[in-house]
Amino acid sequence: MAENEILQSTAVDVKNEYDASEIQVLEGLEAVRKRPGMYIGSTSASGLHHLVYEIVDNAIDEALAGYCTDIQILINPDNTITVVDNGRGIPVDTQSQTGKPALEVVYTVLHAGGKFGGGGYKVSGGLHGVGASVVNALSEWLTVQVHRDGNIYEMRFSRGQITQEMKIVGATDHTGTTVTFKPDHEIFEETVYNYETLHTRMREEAFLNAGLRIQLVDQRPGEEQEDNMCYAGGIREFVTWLNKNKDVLHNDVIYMAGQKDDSMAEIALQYNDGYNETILSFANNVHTPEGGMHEEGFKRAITTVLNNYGHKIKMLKDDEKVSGEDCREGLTCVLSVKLTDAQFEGQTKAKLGNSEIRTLVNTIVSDKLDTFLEENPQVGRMILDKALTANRAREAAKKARESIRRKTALGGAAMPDKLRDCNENNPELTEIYIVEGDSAGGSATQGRDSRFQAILPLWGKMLNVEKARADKVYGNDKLQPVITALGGGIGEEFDSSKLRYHKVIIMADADVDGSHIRTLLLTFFFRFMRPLIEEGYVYSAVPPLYKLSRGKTTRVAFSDEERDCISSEMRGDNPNTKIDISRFKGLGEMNPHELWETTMDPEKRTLRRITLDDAVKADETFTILMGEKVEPRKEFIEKNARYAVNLDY
Ligand code: 1YM
Repeated sequence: MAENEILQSTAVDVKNEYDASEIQVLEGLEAVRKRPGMYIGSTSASGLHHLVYEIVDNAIDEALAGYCTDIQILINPDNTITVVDNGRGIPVDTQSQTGKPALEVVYTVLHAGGKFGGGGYKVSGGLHGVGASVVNALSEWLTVQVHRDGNIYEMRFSRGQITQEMKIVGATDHTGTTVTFKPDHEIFEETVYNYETLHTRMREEAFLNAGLRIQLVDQRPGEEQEDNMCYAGGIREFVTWLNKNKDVLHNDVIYMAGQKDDSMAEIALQYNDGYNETILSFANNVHTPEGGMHEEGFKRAITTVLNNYGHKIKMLKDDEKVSGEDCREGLTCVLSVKLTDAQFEGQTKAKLGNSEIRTLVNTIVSDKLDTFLEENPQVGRMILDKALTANRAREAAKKARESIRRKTALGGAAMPDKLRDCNENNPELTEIYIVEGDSAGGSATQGRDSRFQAILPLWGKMLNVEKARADKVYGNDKLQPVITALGGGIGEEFDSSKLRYHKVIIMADADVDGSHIRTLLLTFFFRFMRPLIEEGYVYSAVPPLYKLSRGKTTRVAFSDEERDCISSEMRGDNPNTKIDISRFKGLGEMNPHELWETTMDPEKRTLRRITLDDAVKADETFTILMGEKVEPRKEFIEKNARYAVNLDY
């Protein structure tokens, strides 16, 4: 689309070069300000952080070209961002077509891609090279300094317009580029940067660009923190890091790489003793969460190699086979491909479409993994053994699932005994409250609007799915009522179009036990009904913490701040009035009317939608909270203790 903008604007009847480029600049940057979403995805927090990635991408391109070794990202005390690199510095010489310094052109002209015809791998990632002018257009102000040829060149802008032409502001003994910008509050709904969001992305970049040093520093008062990231081992270390809280089956990460024509691929993998599959794939350093040809090639190859190997060493009998899923149980893999003309497809442009990459990855994995297994038979047997166990468990799970299905189908409305269903049948209009404990369940049942609200109480000790295999989960008596009531099925068969409710609301106490049950349920949804979370059906109810009364008036507060605020409001001008403040100990303690008024009435309640902004982060959190290792869990809880009530993903 950026290409069209430029083509259209250069098609204007041109009298002289200078006018033409002026028109182009104004039209281009104005287009960005008018429809920012088209260039950075959104104007919410995600778009805000995107600005940083765009500038950093230019520095990373310079590193890929072999000229930059260090990148620094600073969140300044005033929440502006500075990015520094030690590359060659953006060229400052006059460009012949425009008669302007290249630096100015980079920051004011919306490029169609590549840098002045650039080349190599950088062309098609995201907006590579295009990013600088987009960030400039969306910044209240932006300053760029270039250290080059012994001089410091500086140029300033506001909302894309030049406020200071390029000039020399000092002398220097090194080279590099420094950019500082303030995101425009007229454009962005959110202008406060989140350290963790930037940290996750920068760590990913550091893993993908072996040896590149990336330093992230938060200088905001009270939030000071920093991380210095440099991974000589690249994606091998990425895999080690992803598996850090898991017990691994073999110590060494398996690494494979290869290239053909202009494309290259590298793959790192390691098995752990868990049951989940984590494949992170990238094309030109851009994350492809929807997968694509590179993942397909990988999956096919690993299944074929393991089956062949299994027959060869006679762990698999003649007609015995392990499935692709069996081969990927407990697998952690990072897959990174580089290619010149990446085609991104799918709903969110997050899927790689180039079919030649499937062949390349398939060939590399077929050759190299086979050799590895030949040379490391002990590891080979262990992986195959794991796949075989997975295969048996999957068979058992299938039987359990079929029995659930049979029961539901035969019994018609074979709903769980404990479910208090609603009258409405249209799932778009209905909601189910999953409530902890019988007494809270009782209050909720009495307090609800039974036309569209269903209640399912859970009681007793819930199964921790992180420590159980699929067959155990399907047959579990605490989870089965949830599966049956939701109606969408489970595992590979999950189908959100069959859901019986479009709002699944977890209502648990605002204390440690409540937090625990919420996490157990979310872990279950995350591992076995992931689309339920991804498609936004899961919510957490937000019950109040305090009840304040003065005479006959009562009000509730959801936080300490709100409590103080309401209490002073209720007191009014009368400092001696006594306000009674009590803490709700649990949902069960509220009477049905209170529960409806504060937590269930759609007109007044607060619901928090559970999102999966970052599946890697969520996976890590669930592993830590629910997995086998105690030490990381202790650490996590100590670090996050103050958020315990608001554990949110
Ligand atoms: C903090 C952001 O933008 N660094 C950066 C950008 C460029 C170069 C070096 C560079 C590229 C080339 C030659 C080239 C860019 N140059 C251009 C353009 N850091 C940051 N560091 N010399 C220097 O690609 O040939 C665009 S970006 F177009 F002017 F060459």
